[in-house]
Amino acid sequence: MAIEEVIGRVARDLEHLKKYTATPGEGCTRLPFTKEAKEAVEYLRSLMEEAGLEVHEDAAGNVIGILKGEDQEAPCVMMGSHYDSVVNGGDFDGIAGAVCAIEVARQLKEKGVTPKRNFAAVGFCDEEGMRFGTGYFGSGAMLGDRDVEYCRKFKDTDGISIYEAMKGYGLDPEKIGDAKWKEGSIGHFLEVHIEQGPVLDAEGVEIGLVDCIVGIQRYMVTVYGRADHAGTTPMDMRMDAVDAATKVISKIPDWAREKADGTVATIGYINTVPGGMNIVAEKCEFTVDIRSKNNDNINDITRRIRAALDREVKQMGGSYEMDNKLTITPVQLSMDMLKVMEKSCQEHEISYKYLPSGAGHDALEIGQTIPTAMLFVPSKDGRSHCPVEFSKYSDFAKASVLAAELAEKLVT
Ligand code: HGY
Ligand code: MN
Ligand code: MN
Ligand code: MN
Repeated sequence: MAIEEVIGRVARDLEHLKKYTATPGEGCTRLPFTKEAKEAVEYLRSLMEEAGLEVHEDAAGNVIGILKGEDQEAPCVMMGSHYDSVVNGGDFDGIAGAVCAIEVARQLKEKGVTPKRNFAAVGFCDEEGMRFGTGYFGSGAMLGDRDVEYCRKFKDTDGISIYEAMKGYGLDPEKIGDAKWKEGSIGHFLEVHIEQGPVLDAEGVEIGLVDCIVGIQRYMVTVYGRADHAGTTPMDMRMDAVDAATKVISKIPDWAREKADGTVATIGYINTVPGGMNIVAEKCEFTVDIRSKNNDNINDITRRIRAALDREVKQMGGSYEMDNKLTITPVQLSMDMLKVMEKSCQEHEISYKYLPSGAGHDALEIGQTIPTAMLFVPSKDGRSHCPVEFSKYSDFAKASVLAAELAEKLVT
């Protein structure tokens, strides 16, 4: 197949998928178990069927297309990425990897490859964790790491649990265990994804070979004080939840900076209750997202947050909760798989660079136990998780050619 044809298909598919957003004109908002998610899944399903794959949607909301191999018992080769997005995000994060995986299946068929083992193209559900504060729901369910209790535990800001959202979407959360793949049935996983950072674009490099992905811990911290009149309550008689919380929040970024090794910490969400300008806040909740290639750094910052909360909240006379929403350790990716694609880059004279991923991905979840690799495509100006996120269709086409060459080696 000519590369122009591949570019045309990738462009057609991603242009089509752009419309499945809850915030048209203000970026992509495609949260799990919503109308927009259903529309994207239906379109991915139609692409998979058009490519001649055997398609099903599993108990976790993943959409999976299989190119059948001769030996149904052999571990499969899986490629894909997530179809959900953040709020007001970009049109490429995740979904482009699902489109590229289907494109790889097309290329395997066009090459006349007779796979010995299945090739699976996957659109994963709820990688971002945007709605419930968690993450890697679909890929985690495939590994058997999500159960009914997990679905009941985590709720969105409207108080709707994953369990209820799944039911409203038409899935049976009691059957979440059915999404688990048999031990050893996934032999390799590859994810094509946008870099979401500045390196490739700034250096004019076409492809990123990702050799490791940072670990992540996410928390929702809730500080409890007491509501009082903002005018009549003396400063030394207050139990001001915002005062205590912000004394902790203001320290967290510096604790990450001190590590001076790429460790990052982000307070992405802060909310006060009841939220009146003339009411001393009785509650202040905030999220913390800590990432590092070095897990000890993450644990150290988490420890320091807890110690600071103990000190400041005790001083204020209130209480706090620090709810863990996600803990996942850093992962080293498969050099065997990456070396194959490095050779393909050289043969095609595609410039490339090895680099770590500061973003989490389904590959972070699956790579915990299964040989995994990632290909990055440059992000214009390094921007992502915002409406201006942009990558070139021609770069996705290049990545899908490299991925198809790896897939051809692995499935035969
Ligand atoms: O948060 C992340 O790093 C990814 O985009 N889910
Ligand atoms: Mn993302
Ligand atoms: Mn992503
Ligand atoms: Mn009044």
